[in-house]
Amino acid sequence: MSCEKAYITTPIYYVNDIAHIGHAYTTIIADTLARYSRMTGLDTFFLTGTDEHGQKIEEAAKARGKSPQEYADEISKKFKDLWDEFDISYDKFIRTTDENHMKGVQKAFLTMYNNGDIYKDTYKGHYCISCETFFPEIQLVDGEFCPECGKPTSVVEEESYFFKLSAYEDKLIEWYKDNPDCILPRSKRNEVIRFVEGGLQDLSITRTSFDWGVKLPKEINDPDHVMYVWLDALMNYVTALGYGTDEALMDYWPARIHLIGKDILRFHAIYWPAFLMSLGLPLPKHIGAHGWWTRDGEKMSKSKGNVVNPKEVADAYGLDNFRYFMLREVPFGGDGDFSQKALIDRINSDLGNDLGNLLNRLIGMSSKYFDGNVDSSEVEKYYKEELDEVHASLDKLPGLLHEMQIHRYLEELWRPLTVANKAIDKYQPWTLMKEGKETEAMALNGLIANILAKVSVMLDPVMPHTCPKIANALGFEITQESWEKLIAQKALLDTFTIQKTDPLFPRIEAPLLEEAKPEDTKAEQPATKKVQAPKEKSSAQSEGVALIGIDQFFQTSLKVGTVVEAQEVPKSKKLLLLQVDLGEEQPRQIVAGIKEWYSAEDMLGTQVCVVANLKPAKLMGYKSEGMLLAAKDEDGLCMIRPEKPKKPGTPIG
Ligand code: ME8
Repeated sequence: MSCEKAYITTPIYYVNDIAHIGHAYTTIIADTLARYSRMTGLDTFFLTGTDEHGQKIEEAAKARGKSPQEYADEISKKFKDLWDEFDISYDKFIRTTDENHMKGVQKAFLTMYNNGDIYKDTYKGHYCISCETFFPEIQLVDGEFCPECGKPTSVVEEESYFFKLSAYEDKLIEWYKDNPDCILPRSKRNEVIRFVEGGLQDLSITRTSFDWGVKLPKEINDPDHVMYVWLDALMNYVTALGYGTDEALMDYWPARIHLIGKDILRFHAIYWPAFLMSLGLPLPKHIGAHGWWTRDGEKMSKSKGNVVNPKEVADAYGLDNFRYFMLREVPFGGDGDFSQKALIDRINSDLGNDLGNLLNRLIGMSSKYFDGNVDSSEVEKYYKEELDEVHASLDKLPGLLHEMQIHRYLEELWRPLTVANKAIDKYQPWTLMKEGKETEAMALNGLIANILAKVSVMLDPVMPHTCPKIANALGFEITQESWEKLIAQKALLDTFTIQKTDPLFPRIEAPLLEEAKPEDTKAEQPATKKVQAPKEKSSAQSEGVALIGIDQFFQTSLKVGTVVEAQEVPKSKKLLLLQVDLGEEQPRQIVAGIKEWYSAEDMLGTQVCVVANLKPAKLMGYKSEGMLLAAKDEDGLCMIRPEKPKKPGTPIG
């Protein structure tokens, strides 16, 4: 019996450098989609790999005194090892130096040549080695620099074979228009349409000035030429399935989705479909282009020493937490900023408070009242409304994933957790027990358990190492069958006895990685390094709290302030806009997420404790120049204030 197929790909990464957070991001999105696809019963093939030819790699190898092959072997292995360590569920890791890949590329070249789409001419123009891209003079910055990466371009004049890209203009536009979802997010499709409507030039697809690339097919008999690295690289998506050699896997084609960063959209949304049209192959169903990661608001670069090393972040904060953060933090297609603070907030708040605590509450309640037994049989009778609300949210998830709105998928997936937490507060199992309403209390536990079970199934593709632990506590396993039962059929858990688990998301009180100093960043040093913890394990450590030195503590400037103006932020449920006197020339504007607990009136004239040396941030369009100290538990939030009035600006410490 044949079942629906889903072929999911990442870009193949250049082997000129080691993997950083951007590479990890694309790969983790693809992995999430592949895991989801398998869980929902699709016959899934997930491809990743490395892009190893071209002038950039040749030069990088030379600079290290290695042969290109030796160098490619070394870096390709680093990528593969990292993905293995990250438990990336790829089905194949392709390398463009694989023999079968190169044969497939030659077959493609010959096919395009034989059908008249390739001709020989001379190329004269500018080439950016870093981007492996030709640019016409008018696109250059100051007549010399690459419009993409800003590096100097070199002038190239050489004999070259050209692909008749211009002949595909109309067909490409027709494809974009007939398939509104072919490029996601849709806004990106409009950019591509505008670009193509502006006119396409034929594409130079061979080079003669270096030789680290795939040779032309022997039938063409032109040994001085090697193929343009992008033609070689794009073909990986079909050679991985055996195109041109053993075509056994070609029935996975066309790809369900090519995941890429926005930097390489043009190659995937224009060149690639044109090549496929020329080869008579179907076009991919979707190309998903995500945005760009920066760090603490700045572009990452080796010279700044601020490149985020994904392995270090995952080691310090937990792989699944890192995966959740990346997918939840940024709307797909938008740019994202990595900061330890944002990551810690997500872990403590979304994962710790909303999810981890809920499981703990359930374990606590069911152990206390029912010896750990949970029975779902009366859930529908007492809590149908809540259950319907939960199912309504879960029903939205496949559509959101289909549109690549992964952050909204996670946002929607958190609604059932809110339903659960609210239900506990509203129905109060302890009161139910006091009133002798045991069946209702048991049904309430059943509701919470089922919510946690359903959420853990749908969260599993994002957090595949944590969700099985939640499922284990709830007496089931996450499989295609449990997805079918709990999600597709909306059924409930069988009766089970809850298993206690260690806290899944220990609270993180302070950054676990230290920022690297610029002098540390010579050579290939990572930009972050672990905070040195004392050798002996202290109680703080065993609770997952990093220890810091007193000097690190004093890097935070804490001051007493007086709120001199307070108002609500329009359209925001959470934010107040405060002007806080810190004894400086002007009051500081601080946007505080405290409106659920304090009104503007409550705050006016009161004293607060302020973190005074935070980088300014923008919240709902308002600049915020500090942060208030507050404490929050299940009962809500309260401000931390000086015991007696103190002059504005008085340091705390
Ligand atoms: O372009 N933020 O390889 P590459 C987000 N070999 N994503 C980022 C990123 C950042 N700061 N930096 C890199 C190539 N990426 C070609 C691809 S495919 C046929 C050939 C991610 O090693 C993003 O997915 O330069 C981007 O598209 C990819 O890494 C580029 O990797």
